[in-house]
Amino acid sequence: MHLDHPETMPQRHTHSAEPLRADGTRRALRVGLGGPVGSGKTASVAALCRTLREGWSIAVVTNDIYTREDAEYLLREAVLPPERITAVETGACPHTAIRDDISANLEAVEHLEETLRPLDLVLIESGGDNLTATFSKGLVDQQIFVIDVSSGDDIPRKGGPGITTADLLLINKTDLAPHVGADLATMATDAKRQRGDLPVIFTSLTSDDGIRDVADWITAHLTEWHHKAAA
Ligand SMILES: Nc1nc2c(ncn2[C@@H]2O[C@H](COP(=O)(O)OP(=O)(O)OP(=O)(O)O)[C@@H](O)[C@H]2O)c(=O)[nH]1
Ligand SMILES: [Mg+2]
Repeated sequence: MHLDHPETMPQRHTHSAEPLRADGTRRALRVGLGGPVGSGKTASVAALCRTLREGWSIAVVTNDIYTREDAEYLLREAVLPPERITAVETGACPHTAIRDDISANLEAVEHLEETLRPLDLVLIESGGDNLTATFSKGLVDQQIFVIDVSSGDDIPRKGGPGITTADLLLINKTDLAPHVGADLATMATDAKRQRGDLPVIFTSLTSDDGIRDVADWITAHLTEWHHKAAA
């Protein structure tokens, strides 16, 4: 069941939707993190929680095909209190659950919003997929596509909807570039060619505060979200 129908389910239509619900309360900004297997999505979610949790009320939904592995990692690392971390077992190709039948993810987000309200931010991590995976705009307000330098510096050139249209492209594991012969300048040029003015951030999550620029990008969207709700 696809629930992205504003006329029948206005509270569930997030594409260009307002931050306020019908009852006048503000819903959380939903940010999706997608991208290939092992690119650093969970590491990014963990770092974002650690950086943003003091200032904002956050919850996380993870997607895995057959396990709850990513949620268990985040719980073990105690990046947020346990009630703020939920796992969705997709049982199918991860993109299905974030793009085609988003109902399990929507239910997870809505349950978190219901029990932890008011929430400022929900981070939704997709299971690792391929370059075609994107989130439905009925599920997230902003999407981040995470790739990494060790999978080949030609990845930005290969394009695909995640690379060309995501609201933010994150190119992770820059610390590995010298070891795998990846040319970061070429990756930056190719990403610019694919994305025009859409932002690209290079990260190394092994360095202290390596997530800072991404956290600032989310903070800017959260601030705008709050202003819109207050207007
Ligand atoms: N060297 C290096 N390793 C990293 C970096 N970011 C993540 N890793 C490591 O890369 C591996 C995969 O990271 P994850 O965050 O689990 O990747 P993921 O995209 O969530 O993976 P799936 O959910 O399985 O698709 C882990 O061993 C991380 O510690 C980085 O910036 N540099
Ligand atoms: Mg993961």
